[in-house]
Amino acid sequence: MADSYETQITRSILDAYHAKLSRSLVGDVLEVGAGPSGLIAAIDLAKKGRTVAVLEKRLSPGGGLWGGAMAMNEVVIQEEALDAVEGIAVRPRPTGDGLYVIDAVELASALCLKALQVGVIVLNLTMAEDLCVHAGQVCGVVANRTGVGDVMPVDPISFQAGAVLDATGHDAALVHMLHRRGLLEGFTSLSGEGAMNAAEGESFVVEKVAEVYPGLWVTGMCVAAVLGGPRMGPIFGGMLLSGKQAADLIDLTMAMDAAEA
Ligand code: 48F
Repeated sequence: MADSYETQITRSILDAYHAKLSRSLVGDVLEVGAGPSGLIAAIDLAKKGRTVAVLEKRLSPGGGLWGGAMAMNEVVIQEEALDAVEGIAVRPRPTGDGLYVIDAVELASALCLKALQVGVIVLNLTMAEDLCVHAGQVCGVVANRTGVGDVMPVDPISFQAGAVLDATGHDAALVHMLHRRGLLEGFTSLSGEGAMNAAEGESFVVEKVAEVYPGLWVTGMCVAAVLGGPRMGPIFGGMLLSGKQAADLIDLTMAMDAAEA
């Protein structure tokens, strides 16, 4: 029987999606969380020639960007972060004192579009539920369809990568997975964020980007949640700079590891 028009539509989706899923199974960097820090890190890593896939549990990538602050959808960044949006199709408007606003929908959309255009694979509705750890090294992520694995007893699939980036924001989801298993030496408890201090919080999430366990990096609000930095409230430049810092450090570490091998 020949494919009906409806079957052709369905087959187009299946073939394209499964080809994309297959390409994402093994790569240089696997990120979990498509908020501002994760998206910028993915864009920069892809621009450096790394293969990158991003798993996002929600329907819409963009994380905390869409709502601005108290659902007022404007995002503030500081002058130092303007370079981070260079080449991203957004229009920052100065408001004085070195601050700029960008329409939140414009920034979230532009980051998503740029990520796809530079070759990042984004899998939304895909929730990380565990990590692969081989010989003391994080080497992948275990994931399930959002609303399936967390609700029904259905087994997940796994993704393999040279480096894994926890960009899950306040949740610090991947770090907590390791911590629950007692694998994070030196972390008797995860500190959680401190009280609000916008300037210090912004610096903290950039300066403290780190590989917290071999193969597992943290960026964005996850840095503050894991290492106890102050919360910074509705200013997003630090998230973008933290993502850039993570991309630089991961790329450098991978290059050094490859040179040693
Ligand atoms: O929360 P989020 O935007 O993290 P971020 O990049 O930026 C933080 C700011 O939005 C804001 C702030 C700035 O002042 O404080 O909060 O650090 O994005 C995190 C993303 O991770 C997804 C979540 O849905 C969100 O889009 N996420 C969280 N847990 C998982 C996950 C998981 N287990 N699997 C997949 N995605």
